[in-house]
Amino acid sequence: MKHFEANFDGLVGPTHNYAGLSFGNVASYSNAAQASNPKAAAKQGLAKAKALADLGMVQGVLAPQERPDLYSLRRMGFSGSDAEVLTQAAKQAPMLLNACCSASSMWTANAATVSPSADTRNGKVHFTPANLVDKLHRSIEPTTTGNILKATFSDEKHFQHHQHLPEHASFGDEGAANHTRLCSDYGHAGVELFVYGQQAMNPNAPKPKKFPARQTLEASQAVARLHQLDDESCVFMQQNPDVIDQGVFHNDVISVGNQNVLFYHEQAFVDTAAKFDEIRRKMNTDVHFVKVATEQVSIQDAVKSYLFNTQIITLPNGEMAIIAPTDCEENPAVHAYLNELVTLGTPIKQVRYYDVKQSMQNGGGPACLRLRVAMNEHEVAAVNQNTLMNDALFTRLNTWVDKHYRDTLTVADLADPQLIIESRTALDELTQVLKLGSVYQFQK
Ligand code: SUG
Repeated sequence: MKHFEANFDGLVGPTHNYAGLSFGNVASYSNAAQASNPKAAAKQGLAKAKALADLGMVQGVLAPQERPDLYSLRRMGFSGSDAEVLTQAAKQAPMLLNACCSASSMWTANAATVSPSADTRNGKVHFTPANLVDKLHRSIEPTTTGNILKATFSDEKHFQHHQHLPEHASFGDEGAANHTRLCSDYGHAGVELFVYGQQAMNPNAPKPKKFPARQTLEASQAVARLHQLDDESCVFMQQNPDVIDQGVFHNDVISVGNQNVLFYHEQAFVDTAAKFDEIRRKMNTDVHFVKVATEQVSIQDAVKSYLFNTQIITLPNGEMAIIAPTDCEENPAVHAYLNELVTLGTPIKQVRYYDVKQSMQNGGGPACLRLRVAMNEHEVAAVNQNTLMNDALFTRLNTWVDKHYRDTLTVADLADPQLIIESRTALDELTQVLKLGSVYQFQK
């Protein structure tokens, strides 16, 4: 049987904007209040997804969320017609309006944690949407994320969906951004590497001093239990709190894995040597730990260029390629490192650069934009086929973006009631294109 690692990229929603909502995420903070280009953002994402499909990868798309989120604004006490809710919020609490307008669901690495059927006791692919409780604008995503995942992976014979974890800081969960699966082959049982930022229930354990640690050990352990993973197929590692304080707000900003390769910065983890020994023992096969030293690439350059927010993919010919943002090409130290990396004799043989700057300016690189789902051929056949990227879908989605998306959006524009109509019209049409049924509240 054939096995694949599919990537499901988040479509950028029509309200993509820079409101500086993510404390601890350097790019989000430093680009706050700039004008965004939602149309360009969506097209950059589509071009990257299509490029991977053209390389022979299984590539899908996940629908964005409905924004402005008027349901959340009503829960916060704003009332009247939809337009009145928006106007009141803009006047009385603009930060709440901004939180309810973020297009942050585009970063589908944070949509959920996924465990492939080869790892789980009941032989199904398991999904747990991330609760994203650390950030208000993201904490309103998980219910709709669950709906979209169920509409995309609907076949209960193959796919099992869990509710997101309890909405409390003890269970802070950011999904696959802090989860990597190592394996010899996608179809063989692997080791799932859960990286957490802090232990919520152990006040003496190390944690960052300046910026939040968004993922807790307790959340990672709960996801492993839900997904029916054996102890022998899990490793829980702590992220170095000092790098969180330098802007590494998720593990996928400092390390990335694929099959038997773990590409990481030497400062990424706590207790690295012992944990790598545990990985070696549990993997029972050779693992390539590809270490980047601080003198090769500083933490600052890693955060700026997103060297580790790259995708490492296995091409159909078996070679591995790194899918990097053009920001890596523009950073001299990182570019020099990547040029050298492909000559070092590791499984990584090529680097390809894509422009995803609209997303990067909010702290989301190529790896943030995708959710990985390793599947066998029967499982791939059971996915909603209308969500899989091909020439026709690419053309259709570009036309859809041209029709509905704006070229510029400022934070002040978020108060425009016309944006509600534009966004709902676009999403309603999208659910028909992707044949998702009614996944949004306004459709119910
Ligand atoms: O959660 N940015 C996202 C970026 C997520 C990146 N994901 C991964 N590393 N996997 C975040 O911080 C910014 C939104 C704003 O400022 O408007 C934002 O939410």
